Amino acid sequence: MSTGVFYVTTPIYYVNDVPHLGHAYTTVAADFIARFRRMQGRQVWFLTGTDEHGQKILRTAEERGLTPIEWTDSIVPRWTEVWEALQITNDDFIRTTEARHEGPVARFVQDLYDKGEIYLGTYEGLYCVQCEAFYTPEDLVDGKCPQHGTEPELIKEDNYFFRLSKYVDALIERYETNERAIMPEVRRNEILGKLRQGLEDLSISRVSFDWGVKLPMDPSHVIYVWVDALQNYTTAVGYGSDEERFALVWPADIHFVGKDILWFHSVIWPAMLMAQGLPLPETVYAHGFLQVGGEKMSKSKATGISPHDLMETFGSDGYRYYFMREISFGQDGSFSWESMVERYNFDLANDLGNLCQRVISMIGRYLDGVVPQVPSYDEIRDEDESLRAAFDKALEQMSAAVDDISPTEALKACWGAVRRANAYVEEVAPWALAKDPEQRRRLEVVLYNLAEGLRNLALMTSPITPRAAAELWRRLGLSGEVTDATFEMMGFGTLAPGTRLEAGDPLFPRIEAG
Ligand code: ME8
Repeated sequence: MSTGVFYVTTPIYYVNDVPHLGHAYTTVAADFIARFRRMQGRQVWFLTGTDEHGQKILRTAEERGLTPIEWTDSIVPRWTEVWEALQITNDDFIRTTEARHEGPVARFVQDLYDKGEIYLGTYEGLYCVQCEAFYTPEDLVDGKCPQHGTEPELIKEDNYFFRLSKYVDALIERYETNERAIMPEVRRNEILGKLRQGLEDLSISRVSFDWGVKLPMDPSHVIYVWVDALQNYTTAVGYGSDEERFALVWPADIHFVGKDILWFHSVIWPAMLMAQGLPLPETVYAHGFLQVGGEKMSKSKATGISPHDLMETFGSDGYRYYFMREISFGQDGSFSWESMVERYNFDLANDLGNLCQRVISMIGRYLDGVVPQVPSYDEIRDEDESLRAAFDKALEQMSAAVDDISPTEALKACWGAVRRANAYVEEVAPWALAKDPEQRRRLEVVLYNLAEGLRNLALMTSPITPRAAAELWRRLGLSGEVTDATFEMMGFGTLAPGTRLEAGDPLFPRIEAG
């Protein structure tokens, strides 16, 4: 991991339509990691955005009788608004139609041409507009695009080519020797397998339409949309406009992508960077597909579901938690309403929500809602010690899981602490202590520990369920925002005696099935 700015990205999504659960899946994962790193005290830069050039967007606009920019201007707010609703904390949002992107992209390609990395040739072959990708006949399944099941178009054009084939050995070497360069491992092996079959040069311009960045050396061509889009990761942090900033932020620590676009990110993109002598991203992480009925969820197959539809019932927290916890990150997974209700009710409404409700209401009932004196060293018993240790351990495990880019494991570790705190309540039975005046101080000690447990949980859960964490923080009478806090504030003994807690409605109201 680099030590400077932690730079994390999502793909920039095609704006031929509104976002569906698949897009939100990648963005939530990136947001979880970004928030977690911020809580670790890291300086983070989190980028997302939209991919607006190319034939696919052009056709979408034409179908609606609009110019491409009219169309993209009208649809981009639908994307930003979903990210807001999902509590996504991106620091920047790049659109490939912005001047800060288009200028540097044109210069980058011109520069490669000047260096002899790009030459003019003729392309004859197959192209899938949905993927915006070239295919060989061997790539196809029954003559159709393996991603979309549609027939690719035959094109024959004079195109400029990038000398991609030159980089095959350097790429193989990188992926053989660097386990973190592509994650998870199964994807690294897939890419290595394909690279060992060799690489052909890549057509990087198109002449049959003009919706894109024009090639400076030959403005009758527009730059191939992927060569344009991939550069968002560098142009957004100052490449070609603010070199100081670029040097500070680049390279990216993690490019999050779905496995459908790993080839572009792990072969074409690094080769382009190598050709320019620029550092390569630390990790490209390719996760699996969200599926509906055993197939990849997608707009083109009309299986795309809007995140808003689920947030109405589960809220943004329930939404974020479910996808990160239920589908083992890295693998394909199916989504179902039933499993979502179940996960929400068990983990959020019962385990976490009830714990918060119970602890705050017991402090209300037994201690007039006020945090008691901090327990002294000799007031701490074994069970208290093991509660504290469980939080230390959970944070340690969460951090290790985040280093492994495994949100699912991080959440399992976090809920280990939630369960330990619930078990502690049962063990120490504050309601029994409350009946015995001689146990008054013991009652205070256990409720202090539980209040501290909640404070720790607010910190630990804020990367995944930020709304509830913020509300819990407020109910615990803590100042500032939990998102401005760091894990340095974990531990037991800092909650100030005399702080007044506030009771409230359940943080996660139960959802009735059906
Ligand atoms: O490919 N399950 O954009 P795109 C999980 N513009 N993730 C899914 C998914 C699913 N069913 N469907 C989509 C593009 N995704 C290019 C990217 S980057 C320089 C250019 C997510 O709108 C996943 O991250 O087709 C996938 O890689 C991405 O959306 C594709 O988004």
